[in-house]
Amino acid sequence: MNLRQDSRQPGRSAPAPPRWVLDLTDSESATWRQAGSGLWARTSSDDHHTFTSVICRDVLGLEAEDFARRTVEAYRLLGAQLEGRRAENLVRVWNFIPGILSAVGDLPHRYMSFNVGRYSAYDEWFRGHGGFDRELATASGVGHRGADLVIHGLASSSPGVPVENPRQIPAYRYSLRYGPLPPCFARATRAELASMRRPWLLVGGTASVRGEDTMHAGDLDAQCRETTKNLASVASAALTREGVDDAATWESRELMERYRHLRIYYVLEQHEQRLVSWAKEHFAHADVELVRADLCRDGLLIEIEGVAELGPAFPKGLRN
Ligand code: 3EB
Repeated sequence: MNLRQDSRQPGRSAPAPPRWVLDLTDSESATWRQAGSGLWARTSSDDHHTFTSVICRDVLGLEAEDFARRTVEAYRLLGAQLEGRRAENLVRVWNFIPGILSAVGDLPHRYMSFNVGRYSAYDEWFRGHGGFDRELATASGVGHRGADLVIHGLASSSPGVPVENPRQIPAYRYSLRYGPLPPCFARATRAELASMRRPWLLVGGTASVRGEDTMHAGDLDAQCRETTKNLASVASAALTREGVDDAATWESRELMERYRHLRIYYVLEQHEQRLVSWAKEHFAHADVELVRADLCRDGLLIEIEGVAELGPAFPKGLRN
């Protein structure tokens, strides 16, 4: 296993997107451009991929409505960055949300205000063509200790296909428990990425959530097991759609071996070493990154995202 630990002390900036996505385009050499008051974007693209980052500065002091409005603006800007490019189909989003669990106005968590903005922006985006079940990109959503809202998006020249997890309610159909408007993301996106062997399953942030309920609040080991089941389940759902008949009967271990990249966001500093040992035991075949971050629900201790290889045959060399 190739392990990367983001052991910076809790800093004031959002985590970087994972290396595999930065490597797809020359994103770090692109320049930041101002697109409005406190609003910045940086975009790099080639014929096959576009990677865009949007920053909305200093949003921590905003009330719930204003925070939601800024989120809409950030998503509009993200959409505008893709327009007219050859690679304009959004397949993967990362949301780094400041003060994610702080109360704001009548809402117990700023995450809910973010969800109002994100849902409204997608609603506007989809109007008249398609919908949440056909076009929504997968995402991760975690907190950070700075003051800026930071959103990254990856787009591809061919449209992605959303994949849901049968163990979980689609996030965009969650009840009012998670805010006046639900979170808005697909559990995974099947995507063709020109520079990687195709096709791939981009799996968004996956946590110890069944249906829409948080499972095993505060219990790290049980959350690791539940999250692994969800990662295996969404990979199985994708393989079934690919026409791989025996996908459903594969064991979790075989499904997990399809994952090439995994990133584990964890809340508590003191869990780092236990997670390193757990990852070494279970994800020996993958690049694994550990990143400290606050998460979007009280009680959640980890959220794991990844990239899994699809294709009809089991990858050679992995089965003994
Ligand atoms: C959940 O509902 C909680 O808000 O973008 C995973 C992936 C989660 C993405 C987001 C939240 C988000 O499964 C965690």
